[in-house]
Amino acid sequence: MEEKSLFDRLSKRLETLEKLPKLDENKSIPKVLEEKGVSRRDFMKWATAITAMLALPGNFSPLVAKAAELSDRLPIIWLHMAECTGCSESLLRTDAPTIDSLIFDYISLEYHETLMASAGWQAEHNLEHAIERHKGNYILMVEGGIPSGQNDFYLTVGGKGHTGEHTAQIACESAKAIFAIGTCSSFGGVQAAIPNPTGAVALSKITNKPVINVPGCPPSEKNIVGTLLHFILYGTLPALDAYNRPKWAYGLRIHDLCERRGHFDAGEFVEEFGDEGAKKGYCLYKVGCKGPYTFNNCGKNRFNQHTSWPIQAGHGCIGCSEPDFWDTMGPFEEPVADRLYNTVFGGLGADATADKIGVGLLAVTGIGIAAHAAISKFKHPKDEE
Ligand code: FSX
Ligand code: SF4
Ligand code: F3S
Repeated sequence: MEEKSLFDRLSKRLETLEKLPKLDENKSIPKVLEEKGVSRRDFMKWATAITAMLALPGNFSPLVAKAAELSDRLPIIWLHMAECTGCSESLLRTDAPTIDSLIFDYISLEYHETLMASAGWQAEHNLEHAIERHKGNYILMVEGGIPSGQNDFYLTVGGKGHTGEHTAQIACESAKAIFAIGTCSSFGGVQAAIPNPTGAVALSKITNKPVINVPGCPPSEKNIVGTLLHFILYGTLPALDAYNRPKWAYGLRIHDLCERRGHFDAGEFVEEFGDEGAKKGYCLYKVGCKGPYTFNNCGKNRFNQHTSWPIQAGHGCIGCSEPDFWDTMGPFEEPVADRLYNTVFGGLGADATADKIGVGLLAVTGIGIAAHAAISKFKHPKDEE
């Protein structure tokens, strides 16, 4: 779409949103930020960074700022299924809250099992009430895999029949948009690992409605908030890859954005943890890095207020944003050798394109790698933009 007409379209959408009632008449996001000591300048700097992350032109940053300010116009219901709550924790439990977490803390109050004060029947009632009150208008965010079918009793809330699967299905039915937050909700995650005793499945398996997957164990706060802001701005689904992940976040591999990539290309590898190569920041492929097979933007966004990320900390990527990574990416500290993954490029064994320089050197060192160079050219029929 032409830049000008996209700008006009997004502006119109924000004007419409602005007319909707606020979550809390006495509060607003600018007020919340001000109370927490976030200056307008810092907020605009943040909006500029988010604009770049969403692959929008720089002059769209006032629109992104506006979208953040209007994020309390869309009610959010956040459900917990089978998981560790790491996704919520990664977003909300920082000692010095980021702008992302402040916005999220403020808007997610409609229903969030970790944050709300109520428990038991009161909580159940709150959920029913929130669904009823915002029918067709709320954003549903679900964290965790769903024990399903014959095994749905592994996740029951409030007695027989009140299974997590049932609750998630009901919540999906009346949602305006559905986001699966984290690898568990996106693909089943750790509880779906072989032998998957609880029959856990991805959220997308228990609803016919489209689900946007935001995987990562946990995903970065930026990818969670970015997905929300994208929806506020556009009101439509983002361009998605074959695993329904937003392409702005999961369009490139860890390997493509990695600060150690120069060492991979030069054939400089850590041979074992703690060796000279490790001290020099060499490539972690030989000690198990799965960056060449993993689609995510961790190298750009990092974690803990942009402090660090796995590879910067000296451990390889374990592939946490890929389907079935618990089963397919292990052992985590060994290279994959000649095994092939089911990637966005198609079925097992379909990934024939190799990174020319790196693969040549790896062949010399006796390690096989089936990685993909033409990643940014990847297209899928599910793309909507
Ligand atoms: Fe899963 Fe999120 Fe991993 Fe944990 O809930 S993606 S186990 S970080 O917390 O779902
Ligand atoms: Fe970075 Fe891992 Fe690729 Fe090495 S193999 S360049 S550490 S992503
Ligand atoms: Fe996960 Fe790899 Fe990023 S392990 S956090 S996708 S670097």
